[in-house]
Amino acid sequence: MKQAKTIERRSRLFMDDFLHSYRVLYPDAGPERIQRLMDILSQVDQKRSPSLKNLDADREWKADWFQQPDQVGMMLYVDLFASNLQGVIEHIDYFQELGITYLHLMPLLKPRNGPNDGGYAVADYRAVNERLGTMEQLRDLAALLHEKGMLLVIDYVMNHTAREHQWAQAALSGDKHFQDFYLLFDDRALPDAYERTLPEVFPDFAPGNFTWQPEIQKWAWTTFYDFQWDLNYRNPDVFEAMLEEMLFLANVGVDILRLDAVPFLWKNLGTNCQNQQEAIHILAAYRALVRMVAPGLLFKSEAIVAPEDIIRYLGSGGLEGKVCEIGYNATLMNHLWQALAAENTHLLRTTLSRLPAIPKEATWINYIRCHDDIGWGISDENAAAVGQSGRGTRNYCSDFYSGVLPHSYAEGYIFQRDRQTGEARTSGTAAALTGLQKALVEADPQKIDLAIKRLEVLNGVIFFMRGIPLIFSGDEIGQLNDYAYLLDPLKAGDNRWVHRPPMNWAKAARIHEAGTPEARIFSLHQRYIAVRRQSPALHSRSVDRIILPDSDALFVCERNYQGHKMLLVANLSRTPQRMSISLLPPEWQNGVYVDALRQQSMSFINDHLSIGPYGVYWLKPA
Ligand code: OTU
Repeated sequence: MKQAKTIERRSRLFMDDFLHSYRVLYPDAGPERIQRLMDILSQVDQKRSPSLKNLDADREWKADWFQQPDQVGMMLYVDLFASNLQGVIEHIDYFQELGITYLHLMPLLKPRNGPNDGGYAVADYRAVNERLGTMEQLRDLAALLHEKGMLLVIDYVMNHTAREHQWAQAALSGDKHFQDFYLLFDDRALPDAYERTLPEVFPDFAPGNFTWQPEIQKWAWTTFYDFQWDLNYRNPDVFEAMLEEMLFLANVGVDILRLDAVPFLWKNLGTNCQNQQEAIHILAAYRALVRMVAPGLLFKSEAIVAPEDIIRYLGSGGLEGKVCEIGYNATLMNHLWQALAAENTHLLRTTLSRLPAIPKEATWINYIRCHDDIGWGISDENAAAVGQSGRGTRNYCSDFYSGVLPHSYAEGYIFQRDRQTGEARTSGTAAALTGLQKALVEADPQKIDLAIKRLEVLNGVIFFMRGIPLIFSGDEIGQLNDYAYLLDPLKAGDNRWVHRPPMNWAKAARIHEAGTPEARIFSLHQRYIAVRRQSPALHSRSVDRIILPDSDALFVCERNYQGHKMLLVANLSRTPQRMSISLLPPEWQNGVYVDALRQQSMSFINDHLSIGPYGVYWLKPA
């Protein structure tokens, strides 16, 4: 009885939000459709376990539960990390030693056979890849993580299914109902019309956006690999079917769904078919429904697009607090790498200062590397604002990190050069891109030191800024590029595998051997995590301000949460810098601080603070 009331109460609360977005998408949907959606919710409610309902209730009362400074994530491939789900369970102490609370397991649902884009070609949303384990084990893992105060995050690949998914198979056998689940075309007329304004995501290994299906004599829309069929969200049946798959996963105990490739969900002729307002409404409609039945579940949008577009998925511009709670801060990530290459933070500062604030209900995922390439999402306007050309800057970054430029220390690779613009993305591990890989080969202690300092300063920013820091598994011990993928025919064509090495546990064992690069890199991560926990200023609902220092190599930012203040001072260059006290806000001008990272008091000498090569401080008023 009480339960029925709970879902009723929540439905009343979120119905307007739902209808607002749903009606934009499906103006013709009648009341029977809405009723069907409500029936789905009540079935899900009946199956939701008491312990998940308790979590829901806790999280409803404590809306900022995921915005606390102690949240720190790690993302990993189950097979590469520890063979299977059981292996992950056996390594929980490793996560705890580091301080991880948020565990993102890369795609683990049943993929197609053969190449599967690292699991992003899902054949069944209700089964776990049998090489990794079972749905029961995933359920147990979720429960175990909850016991330890940790979160389970998994991917929800919502833009496309594998060609081997049963819906696509039905479509291939001629079933009209399921043909409408996808975007299928009898001839080239519409595909050609769309192609006029469509970019290509994977021009090297999957040119074009459509793939011929001889069985049914039709073209299928395939934005990514040709075996990934885009779903047709204009069909309300697809909206409904994908809701059911999503809520099935919610009931397994997943805390956060990483919504893959959301910019592509809705296509409009004559546009680039990315970031359409309807795509945002799909997420807002789903979110309202999820709020009714599983409010403990959060959405993380994977929209690696231009800065102004990224924030729309967090509900800026009229849908504040109503779309996704978490988004990838690709802007901070790629601009930070740009600043490191240029040893200049002008563009980073300018871009971040120009971005409208995200709603207080939302937060970022801050990361330096993930499993994907780095796309140089630097806008022409922001580059122009610092007197640079957008294309020139983007090309400089891809040339620098692929090691083309003679002065570069990086050992990265060009990923998917755009056939029209000639611009390219970048693959490579954090250790390779910061110069550690080359330095180790040269066995040059000074260069090793500098590379570790680069990792320290990048992380010093990432762990400080508003959001949940996310470590790509292996980066905490400085894993290097892995060339074994070249020998695997399922991977060889896709150089993103160079930065997805299997976890090297022998290397990880060296974290306890003082002085080794592994120990140094691991402990710098550990320290950031430990200090974050103790720093109320780093709560996601802080007020932040980026401060203009007197050196272009410095990045300075103040965070203030309910009067708790902290100041980041980071030197993105190899040259020592000085910062004048007079440029700081008045409260910071008394000249006595504590560096929270080293628990040391600091003072300004002659009204200046000196910051060594790639130095980083987190200052608190003493
Ligand atoms: C995502 O990435 C995943 O992260 C990739 O690993 C997948 O291959 C892909 O989707 C298909 O499922 O273009 O280069 O703005 O950047 O969705 C990676 C979003 C990608 C895109 C992103 C995509």
